[in-house]
Amino acid sequence: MSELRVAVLGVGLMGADHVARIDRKIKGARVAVVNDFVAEKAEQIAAGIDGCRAIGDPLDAIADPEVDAVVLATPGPTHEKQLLACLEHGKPVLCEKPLTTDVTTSLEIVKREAELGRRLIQVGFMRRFDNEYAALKAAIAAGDLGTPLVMHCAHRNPAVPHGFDSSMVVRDSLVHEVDVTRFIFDDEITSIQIVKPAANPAAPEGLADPQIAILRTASGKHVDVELFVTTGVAYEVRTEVVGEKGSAMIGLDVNLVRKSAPGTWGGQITPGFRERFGQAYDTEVQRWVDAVTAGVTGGNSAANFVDGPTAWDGYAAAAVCEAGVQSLHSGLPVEVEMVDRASIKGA
Ligand code: ISE
Repeated sequence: MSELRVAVLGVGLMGADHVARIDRKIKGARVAVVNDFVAEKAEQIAAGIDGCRAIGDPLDAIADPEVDAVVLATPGPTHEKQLLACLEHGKPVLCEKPLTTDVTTSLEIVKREAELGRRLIQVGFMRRFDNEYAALKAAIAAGDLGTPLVMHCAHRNPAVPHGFDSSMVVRDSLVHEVDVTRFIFDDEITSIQIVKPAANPAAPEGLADPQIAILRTASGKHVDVELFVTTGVAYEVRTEVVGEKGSAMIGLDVNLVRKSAPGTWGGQITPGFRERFGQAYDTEVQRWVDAVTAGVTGGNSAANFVDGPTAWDGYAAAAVCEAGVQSLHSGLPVEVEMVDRASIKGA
């Protein structure tokens, strides 16, 4: 295979970013097809890329014989149908979170993929590819912190789009720490509680912001997350793990500290998630392209087309967020309900 022909579905903020990334930075792949529910937007992007076509119907784009693999950056509610089409056509897919918008359909996707006996779905939890998270995980694996016990996180956004409601703080923002917890600790989350302090007066009417999430894992580890999505400041994602022999923290923007006259010091805070996690997105997409290419060139016997979070990880995150939204309403800890992974052969 010369170059992996990728269809990017959904060319809003994230999808357009992926198109530019694949077009300019990623080796071994090219954007062959783009699609968006705003047809003109897709056509405009296609016109700027050699050999790229706009296709009006996302399902036609997935089925197209000149498409080898798919990036889904479409709205969450459309994912279920599009993922099923990818499975039906045997197309590897990198799906931006969420896998689907509810636990039942997420589990259905996990089962359908498992029945195929091929791992075709990777979920875009990009923090797993960030160098700082990788360093934190490596420090734990090397035993530097002894047994890890507690994780403190802060997840702050300067602002959120119009219509962002309290449950989206859980499903759209906290979902990253949900995946980070499972990734860093290699442990499932068994309960979640959302506490609502007094709301930021500058937050839109009705938005519970900030929120504090308290997670507990199967082995009893504690994770707390301050979610504050209307700070008006900049993009801040900090994570500190405390263990029996010490602690380690990432996300301090320390590369940017400057000292200047007259005796002040400081730096810039990253403005948004595309800047903060730019390296992670690049690494994620390059490793996905390499894994898919290795799978495709391996012929029909190849069973693995992912290198990162799987459909199961998407399902697990959906299950935790579902419980989180229940807790958002009740204020009480809610047990996470998940099926036993071993009960689904191949999951
Ligand atoms: C957004 O969808 C993201 O994925 C960002 O990483 C996160 O910081 C933000 O809160 C979400 O709305």
